[in-house]
Amino acid sequence: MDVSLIGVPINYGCDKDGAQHGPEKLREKKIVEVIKKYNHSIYDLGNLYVPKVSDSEKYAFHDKMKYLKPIVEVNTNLAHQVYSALASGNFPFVIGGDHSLGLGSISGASRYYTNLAVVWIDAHGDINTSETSPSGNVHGMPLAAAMGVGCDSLTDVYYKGVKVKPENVFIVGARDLDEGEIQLAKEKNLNLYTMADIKDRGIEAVIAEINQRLQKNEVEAVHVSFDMDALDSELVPGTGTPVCDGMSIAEVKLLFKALMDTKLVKSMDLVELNTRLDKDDITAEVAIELVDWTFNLIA
Ligand SMILES: [Mn+2]
Repeated sequence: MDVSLIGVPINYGCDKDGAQHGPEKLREKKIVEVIKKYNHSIYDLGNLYVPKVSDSEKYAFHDKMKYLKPIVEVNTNLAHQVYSALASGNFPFVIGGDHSLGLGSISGASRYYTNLAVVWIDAHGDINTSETSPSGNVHGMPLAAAMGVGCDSLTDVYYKGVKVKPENVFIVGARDLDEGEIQLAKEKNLNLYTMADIKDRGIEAVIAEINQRLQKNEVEAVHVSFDMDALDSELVPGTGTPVCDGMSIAEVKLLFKALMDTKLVKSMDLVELNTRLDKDDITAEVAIELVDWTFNLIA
């Protein structure tokens, strides 16, 4: 596989210092060499440009969404990078940075693939809008925007229109959903697998159902968007919004294996590694362990 590594050093979506250093930390931890071990060709395209905006300007572009303008700019450029990578036959691997970048990744992948599915592995739903978000942090909104829900400046990133149909959206590992998110998930009938579902039914049963639905929906490609906070907070001190009672490393590995086995995964994000909050690089090393696992599975 030819892999395009795309760094997105953004923290405007989480409004927390440290998330912007994820790409440099992962490179320091030898992410390129780890991927190369499995005979992939890897092209490190470097980091996207993130414009400087001061703290005092966070609400200058929208009164309910922080740093909207630079977030839209970065995501538009990311979308085109992802699209270009796919068009040249590469696997775009996007490393963050906060989860607002998921919108750019999905937008790029969905321009290339007509019937795209998204597996969003996260403690949170990230399906807020400016109206439902308690914080105004855009990293809680990208998946809603990708479904065409929210304000135009986000839903129209890269091109106008819905990027992923709700029936093709799979949220796995959620355990901290806001009221508006619960409502939207019901309204759109999203494939939502909370931690309670995973504990009750087992990750294997959840995986089987996801596989069935991907087949039934005749999905052409899957974009996997993995937030480090999907893992239990005890395992990942270095993430901005940790939540207890999360996934184990073994559960994430099983899920990744099942997804890679479908041969449908064509692009992926790894986000919300916060180097400022991390302790002794524990979280960075977990991230590298999962990268190692994933690229060993990809043919
Ligand atoms: Mn997230």
